[in-house]
Amino acid sequence: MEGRPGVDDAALEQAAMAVLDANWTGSATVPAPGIYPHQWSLDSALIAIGLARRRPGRAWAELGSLFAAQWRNGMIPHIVFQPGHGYFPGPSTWRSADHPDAPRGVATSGLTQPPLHAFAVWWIWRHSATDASDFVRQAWPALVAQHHYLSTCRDLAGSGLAAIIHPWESGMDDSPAWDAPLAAIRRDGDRYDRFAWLAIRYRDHGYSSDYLRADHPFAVECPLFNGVWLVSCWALSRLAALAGADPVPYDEAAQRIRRALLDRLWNGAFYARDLRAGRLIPICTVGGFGPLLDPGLPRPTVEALADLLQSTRFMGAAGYPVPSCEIRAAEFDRATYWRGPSWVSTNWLLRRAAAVHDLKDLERALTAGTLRLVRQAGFRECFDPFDGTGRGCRDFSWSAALTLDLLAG
Ligand code: 2M8
Repeated sequence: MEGRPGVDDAALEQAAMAVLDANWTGSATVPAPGIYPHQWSLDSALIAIGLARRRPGRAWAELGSLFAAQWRNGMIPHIVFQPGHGYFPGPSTWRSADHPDAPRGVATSGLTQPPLHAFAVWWIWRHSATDASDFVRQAWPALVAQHHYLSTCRDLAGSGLAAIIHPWESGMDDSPAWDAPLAAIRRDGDRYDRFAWLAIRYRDHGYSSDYLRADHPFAVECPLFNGVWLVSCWALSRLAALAGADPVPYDEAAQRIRRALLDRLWNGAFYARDLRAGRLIPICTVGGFGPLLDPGLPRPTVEALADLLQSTRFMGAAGYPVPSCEIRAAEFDRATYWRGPSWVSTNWLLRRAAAVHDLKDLERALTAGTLRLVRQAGFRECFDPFDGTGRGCRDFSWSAALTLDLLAG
């Protein structure tokens, strides 16, 4: 029988490249046409990872345009605005041009996102057919500055972990893990009003880390953000020699984050810690598997997490990997962004984690399940975890880019 177009590997790969070409602005890839018309930091890292084997030159360019928008204090902004396209909150809300640390000539947001970039640089270097040491050397100062920013300005509790100060910084904006800290903010208005209010309040305090430490009402240690930070420290230690730097501080940083994750966020699973309420947020989400990215995570913890992931609380009762919130939670919602649907991004990260820990069956299940999603529903933003229906926008860049990597084996 003849295969359906877009279903066999060559056609799927071609379709993925076509999405990425259409979403390429000449210097960066927008997450999706229309709804996300700017450059997003986490998206760029994932897109660069996906392009690494097929178009390494463009993968480096993607990261280069993001690094060019880095703030002087090392913060990599979560959005870099392309002139002439609408979006709320846009440049007139963030007012980066008024801040002395912000780059000149480009408007950005004032928040950050999970620091996957050092890992992305390592990934592209590792998969390059030709010597990519010069690119690593060029990227190195931006990565070092980003990590310095996180340890000096975002370790709000002095715990060794970085705190996110807005749900947008998690990459999982609507996650039910943020419901309680958002509800504790004494404000009228819905969730989105609180999102905007938090951003504006931070802006009005000059994007100051002293203010974040003392007064900002949302401060959470997120296991995904910190698991990503840890694996990026691991990557920096692998790349250090190429940049003529000492790897030891990065190994030590990874160890520090690992200890803090286990001491502060582990209670049979990893949970986010609400620094303002002084407690763990008792809801299991896909973010709780972030620390699995750590090659040095102790084996019993790896096994406990792999069991939980494959249990009926997550993959075991879903048709398609990986629900973004545990299925039995009251807050689980199969149709709403990060409250239940499956995402190619988190599937890819968990597949990487499975490969690192030699969990072959899990790795195969994540690869096959994710490819089934995009074959059946296309490069959608996210997917119903029970029946695979596509949700959110179409022609979504990280879904297309990471498919390229999944197809490469
Ligand atoms: C979503 O976040 C943006 C705000 O940053 C939004 O909801 O408008 C998230 O899925 C985030 O992870 C992603 O980076 C962004 C762009 O794809 O969209």
